[in-house]
Amino acid sequence: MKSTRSADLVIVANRLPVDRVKAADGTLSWRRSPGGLVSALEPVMRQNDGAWIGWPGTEGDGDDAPFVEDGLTLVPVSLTTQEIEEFYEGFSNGSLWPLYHDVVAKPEFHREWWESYVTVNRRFAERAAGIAAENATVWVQDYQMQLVPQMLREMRPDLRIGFYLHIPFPPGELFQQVPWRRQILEGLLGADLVGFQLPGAAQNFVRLVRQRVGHKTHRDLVYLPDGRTVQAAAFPISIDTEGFVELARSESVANRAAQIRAALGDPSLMLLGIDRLDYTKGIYPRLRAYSELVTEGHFDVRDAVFVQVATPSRERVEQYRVLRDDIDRLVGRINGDLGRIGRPAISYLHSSFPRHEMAALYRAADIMVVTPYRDGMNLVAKEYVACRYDNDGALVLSEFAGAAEELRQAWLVNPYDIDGMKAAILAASRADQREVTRRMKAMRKTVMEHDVAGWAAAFLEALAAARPAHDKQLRPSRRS
Ligand code: GDG
Repeated sequence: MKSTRSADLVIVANRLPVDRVKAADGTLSWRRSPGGLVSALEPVMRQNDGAWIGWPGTEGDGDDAPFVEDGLTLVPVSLTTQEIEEFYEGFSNGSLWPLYHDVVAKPEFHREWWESYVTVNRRFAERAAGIAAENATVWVQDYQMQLVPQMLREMRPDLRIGFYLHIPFPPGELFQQVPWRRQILEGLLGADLVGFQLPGAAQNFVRLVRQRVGHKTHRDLVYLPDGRTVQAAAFPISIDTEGFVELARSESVANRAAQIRAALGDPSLMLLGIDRLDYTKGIYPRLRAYSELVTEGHFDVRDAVFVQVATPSRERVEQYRVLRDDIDRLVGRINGDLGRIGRPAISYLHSSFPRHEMAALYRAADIMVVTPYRDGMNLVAKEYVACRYDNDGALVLSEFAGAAEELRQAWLVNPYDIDGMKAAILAASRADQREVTRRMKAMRKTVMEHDVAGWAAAFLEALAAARPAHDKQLRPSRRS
């Protein structure tokens, strides 16, 4: 168990990498929720007396004592029912999320949501201040925690603080809508290094700081009146590539992929979409584009099927309920109009699956269709590429996903352009094997060379370099 002020590396994220689960008899236990972030950070956390601070995902029972799970020190921060509504569903997912994604949905701003955001951010900052060792490194994650860097710096000026935003950072014209825009910018400026997915986001941030806060800037640096400098830079995130390749190569995944094709009636073409059910992901226009291709006779439901997995997400937020109804209705109409007995045009699954099943779906699909209106990166696209170790399979990818900057050989589309999407899906389905292989090979090279461990190492190295005045360096942990 971690004593106070003893962790040399502290991760602050909205969620812990475990879920608190309650058994029927009321006993509480923890279930690991594996994700790319935790697998990337695990080795460096183990080597540096790391601690992870986060919300366990359910209403608090007041017991926020740190505990060790599978060798990792985890520090739960409970949220009340009201905070879940106001901080999490409200300001984080009802204000910031739509605003940072090009206002794809209308952001709502409520003063009590903001107040809750401030309160919760302060609670996280206090926990970090309490557990971080002298001169330790604290790495704050994502849009729910943007005030933590400044709050933490005030409490603990000795710390080296990094911040990483997983979602896009909008241009000034949109960011300006936030009634508390200055507080957010100042919150982020508490960090020594602010990381983004893409260089454009870092530039948006620096420009806003210059215009809105009035600090001097030069290229990717912000000069603060107290003499500190803050660096803003891009660190495109990736996946546990080797983990996915290994999984995809396993016999059980190959068998499961074959079973999936058989269960679909052995179609000659299987298209696949996998997304959290989120209005930013462009599920609606994608399914419309496909249904028009079927209507126009380019695909026949006896021979082709679109499998759409929509993982339940943020179900208590109104906009997500509306989206679910919209998609349900669209799929019902398409299948009602175009399906045959035992042959729906769209095989729609509103559920989440284990990683093994995801890998089998990636292995089974001929064309992966990823069409967000806006996406920080989109890991699904990279996971698909990683699983295609045979260099087969086509990727149709939105220009507005961060991943499009790296996966240039995908069939790139504008999700607002239904005809353009139809043309791309058709082109991908008609491409000859050599073309498909050439594109996939090039994309695989990118994903193999840039994995999530490399991403974490690059960020932490830049953070270490950002403040040479600090003497305590983390022990690096690049996986071989
Ligand atoms: C945010 C940014 C950025 C999905 N369904 C299941 C499942 N997943 C996994 C996928 C993938 C992850 O969830 C989703 O990541 P994405 O990147 O696609 O999208 P967001 O959730 O919106 O993530 C995004 C990311 O942060 C990282 O910085 O790329 O832009 O929006 O890994 O595989 N996993 C399992 N079952 C499911 O049903 N096991």
